[in-house]
Amino acid sequence: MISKSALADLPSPAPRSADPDALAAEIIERLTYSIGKDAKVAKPHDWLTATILVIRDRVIDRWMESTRQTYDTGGKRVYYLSLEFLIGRLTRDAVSNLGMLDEVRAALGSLGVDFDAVTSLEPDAALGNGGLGRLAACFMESMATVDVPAFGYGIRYVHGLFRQQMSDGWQVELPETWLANGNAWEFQRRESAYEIGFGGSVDGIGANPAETQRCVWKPQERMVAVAYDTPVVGWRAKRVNTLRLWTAQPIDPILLDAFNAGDHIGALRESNKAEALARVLYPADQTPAGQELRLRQEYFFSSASLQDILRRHLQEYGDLRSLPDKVAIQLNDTHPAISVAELMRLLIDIHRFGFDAAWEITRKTFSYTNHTLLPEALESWPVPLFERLLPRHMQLVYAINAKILRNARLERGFDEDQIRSVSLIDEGGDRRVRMGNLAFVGSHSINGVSALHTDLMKQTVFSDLHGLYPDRINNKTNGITPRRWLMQCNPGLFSLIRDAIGDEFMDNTEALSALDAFAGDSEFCARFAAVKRDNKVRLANLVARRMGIKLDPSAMFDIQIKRIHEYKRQLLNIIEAIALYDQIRSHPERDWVPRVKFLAGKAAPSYHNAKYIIKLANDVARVINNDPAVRGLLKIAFLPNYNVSLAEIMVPAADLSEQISTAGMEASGTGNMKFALNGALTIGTLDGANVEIQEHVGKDNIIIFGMTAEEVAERRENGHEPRPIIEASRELSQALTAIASGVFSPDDRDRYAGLVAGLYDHDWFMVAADFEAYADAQRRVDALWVDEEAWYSRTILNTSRMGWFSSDRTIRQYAKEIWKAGP
Ligand code: 26V
Repeated sequence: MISKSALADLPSPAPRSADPDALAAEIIERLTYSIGKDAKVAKPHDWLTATILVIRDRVIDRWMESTRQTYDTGGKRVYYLSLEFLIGRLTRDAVSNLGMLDEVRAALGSLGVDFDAVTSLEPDAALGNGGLGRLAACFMESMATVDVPAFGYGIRYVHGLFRQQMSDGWQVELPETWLANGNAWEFQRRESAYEIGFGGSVDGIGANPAETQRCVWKPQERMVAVAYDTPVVGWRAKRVNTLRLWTAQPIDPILLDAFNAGDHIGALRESNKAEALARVLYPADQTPAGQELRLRQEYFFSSASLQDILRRHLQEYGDLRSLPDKVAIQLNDTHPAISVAELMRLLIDIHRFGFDAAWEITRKTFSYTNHTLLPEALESWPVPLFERLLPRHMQLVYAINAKILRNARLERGFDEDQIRSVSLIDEGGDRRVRMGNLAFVGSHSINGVSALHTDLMKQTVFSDLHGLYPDRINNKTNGITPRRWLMQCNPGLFSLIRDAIGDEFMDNTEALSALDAFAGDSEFCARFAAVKRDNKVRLANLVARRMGIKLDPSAMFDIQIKRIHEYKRQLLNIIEAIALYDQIRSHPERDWVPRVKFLAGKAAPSYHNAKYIIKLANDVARVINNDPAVRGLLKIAFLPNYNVSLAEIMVPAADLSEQISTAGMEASGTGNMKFALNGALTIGTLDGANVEIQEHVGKDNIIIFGMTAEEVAERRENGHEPRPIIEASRELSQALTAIASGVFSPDDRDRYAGLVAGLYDHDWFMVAADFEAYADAQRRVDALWVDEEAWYSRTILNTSRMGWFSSDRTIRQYAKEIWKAGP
């Protein structure tokens, strides 16, 4: 150890230079001395690692300064707890936010290495399923950008979301191994390690009544959570925050007694058990896996994060009573909701707070974001499982519940139905702990992610809890980071905008509105169109290379990319493509607008219908793409292995963005924002954030169709009968008959019998009910496309008016209205 006085005299490292020559020299030095490779034999991955190490040094300077600054000013810290961070690649983002793109490119160039080729070797960090995880990644970048001191906490999964391969049109899942070549961005923090327990028994302690609430939990199983830190650079490197991901390790790496007794396999069992916990990300979004390992993951990362937060707070302030003044913890959905009970446990059992004082601190510290209303996605755990794994937390959940229900009955006069609905325990059928209700009562703020979703939250899942706590629910409409989703993914559009309106939009996305003035400028429209065309050529080349399908970049690029889910209605899109195919063949004399329909997305491995939808897309693509009667007017491409990096290529290339979920079911959507920002028109329902996108871009610049959320609810209530609707539409019934009779699956004619029967039988997602409206809307899109200049003028107005959807705006709202943190 070094004495405090000596510390003051320690030399500081020389600040790192951003000069290309200095960068090049350092890259060579790292290659030689950190990686141990001669430049002459270095592999592309070695260059990537050396480059990251050199960039990382530049980040570290800012990182330490940010940490020091928060410490010195005693500012409030935000902790974003999320089981998912869907980051994608980090290197280009970091270099760009440091403002060093040109320098690093030049440095590598002088060494004969291509920056784009090297950075594209970086694997995507795919530690998330979809929207919720990507939002967490955008928020991390925006928190650093708007100068909110923040930590993201999650799990360092060894295997992120599976790699999707197509085998004869079927999805096949392969393990994803993003750490195979190491990860030069992260720092292991062996000193930040915490013990995590499971199971065992609970003893009450304290003879005097005031202390009866304190208990000692003796877990039967124990492991250690070890931290890995990744720096997150904000725009212009104003601040660098930390993403801290936990990995699980055994307390004793090897049980020596067992080993010495000759049980070599048994000696390793504990170690395997611990390491299994952080091994894989659950790949089923919107459907609870309901498995013990998932609950273990949730508790493991919640407990590690809270222990870390409390340790840091005590170290700085010495007293946990001030926790809510210095700490805001955001629960990203219910996945970390067990944190409510864990903080209570730590405060009561370890730090000797009384129940009521602990509850006050807990509620003031937590806030919770809900990301879905789908009933099957609302997490709940069977009481017996919960009790076995977390016996002390079970007691605390009962105690919290008693307090809440007492208040609801006595002070608010709730009747038994209302009591049943606000209870933390679902007593209908097998008893279950409701994580949404736990997160709600343990938080001072509960937010939805779009205006519509927040309204529906109040009316549906949380209506009685909203009645009990009417001030808690609020809205924070999602956003996207304009750095990754405009500046980096669309450099052509970025420079075009910069030439036209200057630099202000780079720091204030809403300044994009200056582009409004250019919507009527035909020369600008032509330049905008040229940028779009370049992006389409790039995508067409990728499709040709990867799939051998030849595409015409002058066709309309119509894109639907997102998780495959019935409520997102990829099926509606495919059925409409079949109807169009039929029309093109029946009316060859008409002037059809050439279109390419792109689809991409992963299905949860156990989601039967979603997997059939993928297969159907591929079957239909094969038939249509190879039918000479179509004369290339319609093509379909299902791109395998959709991920963040693929989105970065597809989004800038879209003319038309498909956002066609059943109204009331998509909480917000964020892909919708990415497309509109990059100059695509949206065809969409009045769902999620589409409603607000329409308000911003204007009714003339978006194509809205279909039932509203209210109409969907009403129709379901009155018993929706799809059959007469299908029979009344010649186009729809022909398309469904074609699918059901095996036109697209001659090798297995009954393959889609089930999928089609679902539409005739219940049509829960209103595919049949919305079909006519959708097909009409598509023909309106065709009509708009024909007037090229008017089309581009509309797309320019989309880009111009999407600035509000920056995640910087969202984060500022969270900071001001929920966290009371930041500048
Ligand atoms: C639930 C579960 C259940 C247990 C198994 C693993 C798992 C993983 C994820 C989820 C919830 C997913 C909820 C979600 O991703 N919601 C999406 O959130 C986006 C950001 O707010 C929003 O834009 C999308 O509309 C919404 O579907």
